[in-house]
Amino acid sequence: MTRLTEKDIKGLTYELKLYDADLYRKTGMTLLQIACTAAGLSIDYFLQQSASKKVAVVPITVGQGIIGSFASSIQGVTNYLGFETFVTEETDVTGIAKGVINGADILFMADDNKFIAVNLEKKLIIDNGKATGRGFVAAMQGLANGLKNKEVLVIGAGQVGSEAISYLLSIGAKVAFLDSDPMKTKALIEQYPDKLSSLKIESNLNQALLNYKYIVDACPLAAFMTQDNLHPEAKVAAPGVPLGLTADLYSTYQHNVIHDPLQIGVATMLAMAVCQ
Ligand code: 2YG
Repeated sequence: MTRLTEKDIKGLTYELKLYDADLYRKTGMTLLQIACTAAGLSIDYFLQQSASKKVAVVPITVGQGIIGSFASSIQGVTNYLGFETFVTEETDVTGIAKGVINGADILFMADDNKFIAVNLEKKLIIDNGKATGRGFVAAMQGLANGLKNKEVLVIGAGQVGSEAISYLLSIGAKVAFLDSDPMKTKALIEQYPDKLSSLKIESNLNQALLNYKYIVDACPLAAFMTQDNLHPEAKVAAPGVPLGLTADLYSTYQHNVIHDPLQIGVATMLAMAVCQ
């Protein structure tokens, strides 16, 4: 997962209403509906939890350190979804302690390797990569009017891609995937011995892009999808940064693209953290 910069998330909180309206136009689902669908949660239960559960976001200074607006963007999303949220003034261990002492039920925090939500009461750790994979597939179901028996190409079999594949298989989609690391490809095939009829390995990225209408871009390559190599009716789920589409393609094609640096992943982490 590529490291965010403040530039990627500046203004995110203030644009959430606009972002949600755009998401609804594209997918017929709100951010709340996408998160609850991905987490297998009823909206009623989620809303009931939002009335009683508190969220703390703890800035973490280890490694490359704090990303400007990162903690406040997470707070923006969890607040937007109805959960009282505070960002601890302190960082790291002191911040975690203060979050718990000030009554947080759920903690969000990230170092350079892991971005997690912790449900203290249920001893649950929700990973951003898994939540992002599920959340973007749930959104793509809306964009594609359902994915059952449809062929979906997943590019990248890392944390996000492998969870996207798992969720796609569970909703009855046919999955083709490719990854530059043959070990990841082998591991995935071995993970689903009973799903081999719904799993296909692609080896040539450009060829694959032309052949699939539904694409989940879960790889760290930038701007590899262009006007020339994309299926004419392609619908793309592109979590995080860098964006796999070229900037000019994205500007003309964004009505068929679900892309954000943080929102769907954080919303789904929250829903998975409060799980039923
Ligand atoms: O607390 C802070 O401000 C920093 N320690 C946060 C560092 C986060 C590093 N991780 C990333 O930038 C991405 N892996 C986050 C995931 C983006 C969602 N697609």
